Amino acid sequence: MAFWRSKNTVSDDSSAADSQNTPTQGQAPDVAKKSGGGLLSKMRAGLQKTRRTLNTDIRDLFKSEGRLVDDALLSELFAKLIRTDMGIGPAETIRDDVATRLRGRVVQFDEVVQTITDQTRSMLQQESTALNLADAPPTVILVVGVNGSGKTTSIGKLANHLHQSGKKVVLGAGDTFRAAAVEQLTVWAGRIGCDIVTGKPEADPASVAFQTVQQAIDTGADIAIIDTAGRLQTQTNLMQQLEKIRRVVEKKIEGAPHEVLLVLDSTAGQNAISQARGFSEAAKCTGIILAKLDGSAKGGVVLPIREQFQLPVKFVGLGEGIEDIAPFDPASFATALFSE
Ligand SMILES: Nc1nc2c(ncn2[C@@H]2O[C@H](COP(=O)(O)OP(=O)(O)OP(=O)(O)O)[C@@H](O)[C@H]2O)c(=O)[nH]1
Ligand SMILES: [Mg+2]
Repeated sequence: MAFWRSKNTVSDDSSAADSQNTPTQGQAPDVAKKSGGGLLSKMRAGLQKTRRTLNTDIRDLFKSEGRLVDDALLSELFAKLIRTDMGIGPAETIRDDVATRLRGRVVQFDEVVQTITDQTRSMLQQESTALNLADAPPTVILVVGVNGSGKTTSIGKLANHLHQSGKKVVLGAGDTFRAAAVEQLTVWAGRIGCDIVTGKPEADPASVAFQTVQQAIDTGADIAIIDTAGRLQTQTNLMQQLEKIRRVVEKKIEGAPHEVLLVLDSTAGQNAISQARGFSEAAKCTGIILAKLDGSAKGGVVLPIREQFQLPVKFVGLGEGIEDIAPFDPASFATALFSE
């Protein structure tokens, strides 16, 4: 995966989707490709539950000799698509596309799945999955979301991902409410071998954020990633706390935070969408990490997220292991969602 853009952005190169195992000679370390399976196979493993449900469901609609694409098939197909939590709008779009292309023909399962995959890929297209990087390091990334959505784990995996790409990362344990939260992030820092800034228990998260940015500057780090406590978008005081963190960081570095990543739990399905709605405005989010796709048969939820929000999905969480994160790539995602 050509993970780094030349100018101020971090990107995956989706064209490299499943061919990222061969480090390229002469590349800077930060574009060297990691070993350990391609993006597509990672996505496929992570999306197994959704894919199995969908494929079994859709396959059940077809006999071995194929089936006529008529109103009956189209409405059965619609019902199956809805089960992945993709929502009515996207399911209608996919169904209508199948109707336009295939109505009146007797088709095999594979042909329908190919049509659905193509349509899904085009619905998932977004301008860029790249991380916004600062003009001059350090880049500051703030990670927010509701309780238990996967923030700290995603930070650990993302930090490792960046570290593996040759970037110097500093973590900030901005969830000072629970000692366990600090310990959890400290364990990740130890595994990765990166610096971490922690405050005293119940310290002001904004002061931890400040110190994290300071440490990043002092040590010449490329990226500071700041964890925050889980909160609901309706908890005004806690949302103001995020605002304070933002102000403190911005004072230190103009233009920071460069990313405010909202972590959504994909097992929450449609609930994840209402969280995205509340958070995206209140916390001025710039991108989404869609976590726990591996534990979910609701991977289709990414479609309404793309449909309803301007926010790009930047990464997907595909498990609890250190490598279980991948830059979001519409083509690999659509293929992993539908194709066996
Ligand atoms: N299967 C799976 N589990 C995940 C993933 N990401 C996080 N988890 C698990 O989800 C649970 C919550 O993750 P955390 O990272 O602690 O979530 P958090 O948002 O930091 O939680 P709070 O700090 O309590 O708000 C943990 O058991 C994680 O191991 C993922 O991509 N896949
Ligand atoms: Mg946490």
